[in-house]
This record gives sequence, structure tokens and C-alpha cells, in this order.
Amino acid sequence: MKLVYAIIHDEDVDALVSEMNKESFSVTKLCSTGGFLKSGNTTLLIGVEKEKVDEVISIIKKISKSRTKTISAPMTPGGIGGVFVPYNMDVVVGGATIFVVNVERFEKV
Ligand code: 2BA
Repeated sequence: MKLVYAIIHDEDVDALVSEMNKESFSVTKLCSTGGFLKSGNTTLLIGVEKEKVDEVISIIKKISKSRTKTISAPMTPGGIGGVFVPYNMDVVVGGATIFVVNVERFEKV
């Protein structure tokens, strides 16, 4: 058995969870926060048999869309004084960040 972790945009959650349920995959949804942007995202946990991992990943790929976020980053100008001047920077986030790990033991009691 494998456990798929998928970090996705909050905006894609409803469509993705619906599609997973439609295809009979069980999903647990966790609220998470990206360490770089420090904004909310969603982590899905999906436990599946090894043979089903590719199917799960193809559903994630189909539904998760990448988006560009503009962030304000401080920069120091070359001049004297070290004044920080904010400038805008575009960051492409996702579609999805996916980890697949082995599950040593799985039980429902
Ligand atoms: P964040 O950490 O908020 O990162 C959002 C986006 O910012 C990233 O998109 C990437 O394009 C950019 N980014 C991240 N760290 C950066 C850095 N040190 N310098 C410049 N740009 C940087 P994604 O790569 O698509 O990642 C989306 C979210 O997935 C991340 O949100 C984080 O929550 C998670 N993630 C990505 N890679 C991960 C990893 N190796 N381990 C754990 N979580 C990861």
C-alpha cells in the first residue's frame, strides 16, 4: 500500500475531492501553510493500493492548475543607507506537489 500526499491550491480542493470520491478513493483533507508564501494551501492524504497510484496522480494532474502569485519582496538598493525598497516578484505555484510513500501497515479497527 502507498500513501499519496498532495499539496494543492485551496481553490482546487472541492473539484479534486469530488473526483476522488467519484472514483472511490478515500481522501483526508488537511489545512496547511506554504513555508515560502506563508499562505494557506491544502494537503490531501490518499491511501491506495500500489497499482492505483498512477490513477490517483493522473486525477490530481487533470484538476490541479498552476497559478502565478505576485509577492512583495524587500530588496536593498546599492546606495548608502541600506534602505529596503519593496519590489514585486511573480511566483508560480503548483498545480500540485506530490509525495508517494510506502505504508508499512494499514488497519481500520
Ligand atoms: P510555498 O512554500 O508557499 O511555496 C510556494 C511557491 O513559491 C512554490 O511553488 C515555488 O514556486 C516558490 N518557492 C518555494 N520556495 C522557494 C524558495 N526558497 N525560493 C524561491 N521560490 C520558492 P511550488 O513548488 O509549486 O510549491 C507549492 C507548495 O507546495 C509550497 O508552498 C509548499 O507548501 C509545498 N511544497 C513544495 N515543495 C515542497 C517540498 N519539497 N517539501 C514540502 N513541501 C513542499
